[in-house]
Amino acid sequence: MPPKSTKKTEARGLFITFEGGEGAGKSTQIKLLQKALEKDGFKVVVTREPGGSTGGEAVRHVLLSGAAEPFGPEMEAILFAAARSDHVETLIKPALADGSIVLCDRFYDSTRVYQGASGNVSRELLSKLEEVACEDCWPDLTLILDIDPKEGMRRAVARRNKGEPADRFEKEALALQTIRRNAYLDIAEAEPERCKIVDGNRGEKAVHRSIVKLVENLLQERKLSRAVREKSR
Ligand code: T5A
Repeated sequence: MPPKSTKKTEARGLFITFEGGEGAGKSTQIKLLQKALEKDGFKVVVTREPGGSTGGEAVRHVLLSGAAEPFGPEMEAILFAAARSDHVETLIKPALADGSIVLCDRFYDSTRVYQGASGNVSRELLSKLEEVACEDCWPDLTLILDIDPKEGMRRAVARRNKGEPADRFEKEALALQTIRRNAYLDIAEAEPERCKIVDGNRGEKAVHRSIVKLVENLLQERKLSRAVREKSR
């Protein structure tokens, strides 16, 4: 893990995280939003968790292979936080300082949901890990793609049938996916300023239109120079 700088980072860009259960459509929507923002002249950095940085990607392999599973959800939460710390320090903060819009596929809400709500890791430990991993780098907007867990699993299975193997978390039961969906909805209720729920059950274009509106609102709120134009209409 790199040493933490003591200086507060002046974030000039925007930090947007995407959350949701398996197959919710996060990667698909990130690509569409990236395209729309870049067409409007914004600098965009797309990244993901676990991973996104050299250290983060090394830990991703350990986590998604299931190698850490026998050590329990607390150990996994600590590993996700270690990966996040490296990711924040080496990729997200520099990109924000450079004025970029950072689109991140999963962030600490995933740990709250997967290791917290469905793994029973305590809120106290998770809060401490968030403080250590994120320091002063918190998302400006979190888009929660809400999807019926059955539909999410159907999409994940369809993708797997095209040859991609299931990872450690995709193998888990539908009941767990339902617990996680409810946990995401609870987070959105507790933090309505930061978190916006987007109905992910609809087609890609309809979901994209909703996301563009939310991002456009945020850009206007922050008085960023250029409005995002909705390109998919
Ligand atoms: N994790 C992660 C933790 O437990 N704790 C943590 O702190 C963190 C950060 C990461 C795993 O790690 C866990 C959670 C995860 O289980 P991953 O491989 O990065 O795993 O995968 P996920 O983030 O889960 O992402 P997925 O790849 O499962 O789903 P996406 O990105 O939400 O969905 P996407 O866009 O790839 O779409 C899935 C399929 O559906 C289709 C796509 O074409 C694709 O085939 N699709 C649609 N179909 C119909 N209608 C739409 N609107 C569609 N949108 C996409």
